Amino acid sequence: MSTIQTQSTPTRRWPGVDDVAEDIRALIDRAEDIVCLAHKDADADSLGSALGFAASLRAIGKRVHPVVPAPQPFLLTYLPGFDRLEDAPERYDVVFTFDCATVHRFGDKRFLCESGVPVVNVDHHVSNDGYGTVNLIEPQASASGQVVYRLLTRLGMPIDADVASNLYAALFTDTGGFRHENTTEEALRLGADLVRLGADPALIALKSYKSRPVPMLKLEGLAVAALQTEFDGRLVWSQVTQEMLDKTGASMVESEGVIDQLQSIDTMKLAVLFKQMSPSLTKISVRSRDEIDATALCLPFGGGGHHRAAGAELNLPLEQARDAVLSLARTLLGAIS
Ligand SMILES: [Mn+2]
Repeated sequence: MSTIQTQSTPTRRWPGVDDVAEDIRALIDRAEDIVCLAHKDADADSLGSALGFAASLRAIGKRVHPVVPAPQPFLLTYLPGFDRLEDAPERYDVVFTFDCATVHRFGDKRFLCESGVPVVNVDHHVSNDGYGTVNLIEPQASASGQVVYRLLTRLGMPIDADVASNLYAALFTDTGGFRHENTTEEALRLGADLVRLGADPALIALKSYKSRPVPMLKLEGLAVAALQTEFDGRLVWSQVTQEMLDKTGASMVESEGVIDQLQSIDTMKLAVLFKQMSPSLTKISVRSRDEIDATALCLPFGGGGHHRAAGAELNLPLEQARDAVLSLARTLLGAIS
């Protein structure tokens, strides 16, 4: 774990899609087998981007190998092409990665990025460390799916209903159902374009927000009931323990909606959810509002993300992780009080 220090989000200028498009085109032209890799604990932005790009590559005759690190994100089985996910592709000439700021988040599939073949890193995280051979990072984009759309359009690659549905799911969920601050005019126009190209917005909304298993909602109930507030409600935090999972029969993946509940509180400036992954590993999800930067709480612990949504993994037991993170959270909030 790195030393704790308050730091702000690093800023870096990245080449735009026009600067890298021909490099990417050359890599695609030369390749027969192409891996499309999502990150660990893939959300719909990462997996939708990978499956959407894969579908377009398949349509131009490439052998495509979509891959997601274990465990499989079973809440995303509705994405077109989910059933074509592969575990271990035997040969590949280039690896495309989606929505992932560092190779550490590829879990058991990290070797795919370190096997010597070119890596094309497609992302919108401001904290991306530029691990690709080619980096297409657009921090202003609302979702990685939006970056994929720009790239496909720039390369003149096909966007059929399967591609459009994956990219719509990416955009829709990364904007919180078009509610977060990243819901820009361009995002809304892209949503309309993707619907025109065949995405079904009602179906994707149903699958994204209205298809939760009963244990998932019960877990959310327990975690919401356990929430704590400090600084007159400006700091909100809660936790999901292994005991809560046992009690409800839910898995840790099903805690993904809890942070959204915490950040719905009116007074909230900083919301933190602690997830007890094992006796020695704790994950945090962080959301922020107004002058607080969510990454300021995550970068010191080796994590990252966006201004409004970030996370980190701490090799510490729950209680120690809580002490360390809340101590920094109090410092951040103390500075604005
Ligand atoms: Mn994203």
